[in-house]
Amino acid sequence: MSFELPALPWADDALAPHISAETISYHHGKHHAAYVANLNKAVDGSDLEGKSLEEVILASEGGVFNNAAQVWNHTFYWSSLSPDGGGDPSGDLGAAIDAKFGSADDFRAAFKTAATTQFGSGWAWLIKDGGGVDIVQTANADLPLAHGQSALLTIDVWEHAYYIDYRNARPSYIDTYLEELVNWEFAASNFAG
Ligand code: MN3
Repeated sequence: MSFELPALPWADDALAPHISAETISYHHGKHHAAYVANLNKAVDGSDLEGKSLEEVILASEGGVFNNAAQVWNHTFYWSSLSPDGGGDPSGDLGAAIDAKFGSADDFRAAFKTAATTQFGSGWAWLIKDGGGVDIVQTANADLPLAHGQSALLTIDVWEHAYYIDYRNARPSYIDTYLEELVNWEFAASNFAG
């Protein structure tokens, strides 16, 4: 059973003008699709064939890990974005964010710093930390799952995520993510899960 490229949770142009259909079509249709194809090439006929994506991530390293983790990361990233996103977190997650960071604004500042200062390619994450939350950065394909952590939200800060729309202005892309796109419903369901 090969891995498949998951469909996007919204139309290609649903995040425009914040993230263009052109960016989404390349990011999903070329980058994410290539990770899926490369993963299948590596896993088919190997000891890892038939394992779940999470099992492959935890059992592999090098190129197999990189492709498996990037398949997982991108699927999680699409769900972290919503055409109706932005605003402040509420409920139990909102309370956990206030307890850790002080306020939603303080969270946004800390998340922006993490996403901006991740050197080169990688990701910034909101993760579950005991009963609370924390922010972590990962490089390249690395992800919280590989460190025994549970992800709540992510932003892709590889240049391919923003270069068409923002050129080198990574901080503007991060601001837009936090103000217009971040999917708090998805994060809250992960926090409850
Ligand atoms: Mn990407």
